[in-house]
Amino acid sequence: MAVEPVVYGASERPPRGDYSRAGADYTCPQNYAGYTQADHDTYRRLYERQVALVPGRACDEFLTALPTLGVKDRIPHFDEINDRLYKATRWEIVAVPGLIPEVPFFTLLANRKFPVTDWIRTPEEFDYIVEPDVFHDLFGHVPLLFNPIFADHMQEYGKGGLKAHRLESCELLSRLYWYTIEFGLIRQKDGLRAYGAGILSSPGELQHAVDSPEPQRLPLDIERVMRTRYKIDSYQQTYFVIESFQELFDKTAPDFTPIYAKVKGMAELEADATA
Ligand code: HBI
Ligand code: FE
Repeated sequence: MAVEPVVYGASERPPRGDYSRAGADYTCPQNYAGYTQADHDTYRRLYERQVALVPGRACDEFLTALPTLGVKDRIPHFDEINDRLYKATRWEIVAVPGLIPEVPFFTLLANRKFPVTDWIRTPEEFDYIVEPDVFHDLFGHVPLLFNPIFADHMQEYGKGGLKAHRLESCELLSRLYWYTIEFGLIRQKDGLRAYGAGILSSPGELQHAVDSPEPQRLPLDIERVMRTRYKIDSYQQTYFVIESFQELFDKTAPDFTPIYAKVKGMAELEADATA
């Protein structure tokens, strides 16, 4: 399969990952034999650092499900996780070589398959990496797929993505994905908590999003989100807060067709806009 650049938003860089391994649906076998001892060590160290930070910062549903990921001292076999995940919510994870184009991405989600990048960052990238690697995808995204409401939401998102593609509105839907699935906050009984994978898998962003007085935190408003550009290479300046996963489910349930039309007629907002 030809190498095709696919990165959140526009990118000047080529994609990272060997796309010649991928099939027509962009999935590939998890190259488990390809991991070195250093790769497993990186995973173990990332897990150790992050598991210490999530209490009091990650939402309850995440903390409940996290142990279900299984082994923490090496990169898990995706099959091992699938044995439990499929029983819990009929979701599966599938290996991919990295970021994939929107249509295959949404098609997998619509079929309750979550694409997980199989390679891991280098030791030099321990603190920061722009694109998703196996640690971000597993630690950040997979625990909430064990939650029935969230699991159903992700499938609906996939179906909505295919529809957005037909309506040439993927960019607007990507903003929603970004500000919820990747960088969403939820208010729970003990305070503000993270449910977005980009927050949950990053030590710096977790503390910035939950503890810092700096960023703007707005109630989730679908039109406001779709108007708001995002930055992929810095901490977010604006987060959107939900009161429950049911709220996220309900607010994203309507047909977005009229909303896309309306938002396209409105001015875009910068990531730090206060209006
Ligand atoms: N591919 N592997 C992978 N992981 C993602 O999270 C991902 C993707 N391709 C497209 C994409 N996300 C974004 O366009 C989302 O807005 C849907
Ligand atoms: Fe992600």
